[in-house]
Amino acid sequence: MPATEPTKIRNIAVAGHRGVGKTSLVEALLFEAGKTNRLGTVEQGTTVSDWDEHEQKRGMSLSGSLCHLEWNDRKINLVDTPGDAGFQADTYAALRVVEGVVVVLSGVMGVEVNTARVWKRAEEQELSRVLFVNMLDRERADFFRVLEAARQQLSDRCVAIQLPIGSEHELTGIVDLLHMCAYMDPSGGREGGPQPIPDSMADPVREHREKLLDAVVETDEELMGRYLEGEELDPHAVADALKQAVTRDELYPVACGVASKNLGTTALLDLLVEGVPSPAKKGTTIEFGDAKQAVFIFKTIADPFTGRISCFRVLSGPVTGDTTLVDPRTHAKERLGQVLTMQGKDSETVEELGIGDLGAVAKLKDVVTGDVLVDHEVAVEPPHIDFPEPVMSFAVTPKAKGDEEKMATGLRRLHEEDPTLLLRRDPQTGEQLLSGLSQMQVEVAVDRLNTRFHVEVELHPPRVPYKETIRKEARARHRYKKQTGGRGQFGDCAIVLEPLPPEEGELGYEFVDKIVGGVISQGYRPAVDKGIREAMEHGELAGAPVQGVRVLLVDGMEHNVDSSEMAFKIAGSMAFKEAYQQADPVLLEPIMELEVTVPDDTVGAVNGDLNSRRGRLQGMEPAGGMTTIKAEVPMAEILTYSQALTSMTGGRGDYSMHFLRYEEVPTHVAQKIIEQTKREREEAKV
Ligand SMILES: Nc1nc2c(ncn2[C@@H]2O[C@H](COP(=O)(O)OP(=O)(O)OP(=O)(O)O)[C@@H](O)[C@H]2O)c(=O)[nH]1
Ligand SMILES: [Mg+2]
Repeated sequence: MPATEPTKIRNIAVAGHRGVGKTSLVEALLFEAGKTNRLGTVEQGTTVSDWDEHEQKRGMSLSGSLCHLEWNDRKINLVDTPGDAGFQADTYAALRVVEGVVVVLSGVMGVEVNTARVWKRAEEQELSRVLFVNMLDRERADFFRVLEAARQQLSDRCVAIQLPIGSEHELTGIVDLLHMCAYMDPSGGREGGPQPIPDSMADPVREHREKLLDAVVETDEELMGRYLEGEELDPHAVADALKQAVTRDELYPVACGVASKNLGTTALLDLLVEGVPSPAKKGTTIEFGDAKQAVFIFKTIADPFTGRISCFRVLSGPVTGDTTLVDPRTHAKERLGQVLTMQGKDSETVEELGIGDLGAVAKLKDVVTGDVLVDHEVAVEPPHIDFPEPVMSFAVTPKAKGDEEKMATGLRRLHEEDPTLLLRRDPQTGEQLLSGLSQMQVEVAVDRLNTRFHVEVELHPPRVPYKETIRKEARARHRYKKQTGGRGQFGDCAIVLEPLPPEEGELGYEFVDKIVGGVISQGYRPAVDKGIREAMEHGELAGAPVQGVRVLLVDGMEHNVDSSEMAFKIAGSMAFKEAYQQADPVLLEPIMELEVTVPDDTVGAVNGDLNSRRGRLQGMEPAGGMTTIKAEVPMAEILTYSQALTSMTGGRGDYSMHFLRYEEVPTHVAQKIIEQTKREREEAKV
């Protein structure tokens, strides 16, 4: 089979908030197009795109899934993306390889936190967008309310292209305003062909058809002229103008239906073909130099059985099997044995894939998500996918001693699949920290470690990386002297400690040599510095590193036989400890900048809770039913925020945070931490 021409391809990401029916919609589209024989459901774990056992267990998508179908002589590649905040890496990567996005909304909930985020991303990438208002069969679903919310919160260029017939449990079908026909509820079967629009719909259809035509002709002067002269415009001309407008980001058609019953899929498929640009029309911004063959890897599936599968978009081609490409990042040659098309977890070998098409290849060596492979070494800058920063960390430990290496290897593999999942060692606390975008993401990683890499691990709240510093100047002198038979030990130094103001927010350390007249010889002075640095690693208050200190070495003495570097190191360390006690030492804690987005009716509760977490409110921005609260909160108080937020908002809230600066811990809190450290130290001694 020869490669599909770029003009005949549509690359579409299906994205939106958690649980709005994206996977069900992809399932219905595949079914309607005849790719499957029955409509799978998320409940039964029988959908094409949620094929992973963890997805089925949790009833949600955890990673992007690539599928394809044919409709009206066009090949439509669909990437079903996860809606959960924790799994947005795949969503953002998918948005790099498509021309269009179907933004799915719940007919009950309307525009939600992640709808707005995905929309913003799509806007940044200048992707064409179609909205699909789903779940119109549910109680309290209201197409027109959601349409209005989309116009208010996403763009006033959203315009209905379909209308529901009836509502909630009395929903019986939808009207296609472009082709002026209706589709009746197939109740999970294939949709029958187009039907005449029921008379009862005459008024709303007239009103919204006019709005649609107004919106379309406004983008096309020639059409506008004909329209104003009262000419009846044929659907082809309108569709054509619509596609131009959608391509130029001037219009966002709003479709609707019920994914779980397969209602609305014919009209949506028609819209994707007629109203969304092909790769030929929109092209890619990803660089590939003058390469004749080039692919961009947007997803890596680490399957324990088949090995690694890399999903790609063809940038330059066609790309065939039995080809060797090179990865300019590693300079390594990578062999493409067979070129595949994917249908969820199932793959099919094809001869070749043309420019703009999406496909996959198994068993590449050192390729990671984000790489561009080319047929000869050209200097290309791989596209930067701006992945979100991790917002939470857990300390991880293997349950069985000796599994540390296995755990690290497994987590490294999982990181290859999902770059937002990070494992690092906290240099201060020594803990292995697993960071991610949500608690769910981290928990899923733990599940996968178990099922895929056979390591059981435990998660704990991480230790807070406290620091210590001083508030005033102090001086001390220490003489270290030992006489043991033969050669003794002698070191003597006097130092002054003073607070060192932070530089660009960073607390530092400075050692200033103020020795005059060579009372300590040059060779021993760095040893004093070294001793002080060692003492600073564990402050006397809570064992946290000391920072923000300038040390002046002002005086001292040496012995011409007994002095040694070791003796001066010890003297330096002891002098520091003595001076430190008098320098008014204080405990510092990391302060995080937090952004929480919650439904308006929970703002009071969320603010009250932040207050009890020593949070300081910085601002509030309401936007269409949701409010974004900005606050500064000590890290120690927010280690386990996600459960609290879920219970306060019924799972509708969302947050992100990042490190801001260190601040002094209030006395009453510091006292508790200091006592706790003391207890732990004593216990450790016993
Ligand atoms: N009543 C009704 N239920 C639906 C409809 N579409 C999907 N559902 C159900 O809603 C739930 C979530 O559907 P999914 O398809 O998993 O939603 P999703 O957007 O893929 O979810 P994530 O991948 O977790 O973001 C499932 O229980 C579906 O059966 C619909 O149109 N009507
Ligand atoms: Mg899904």
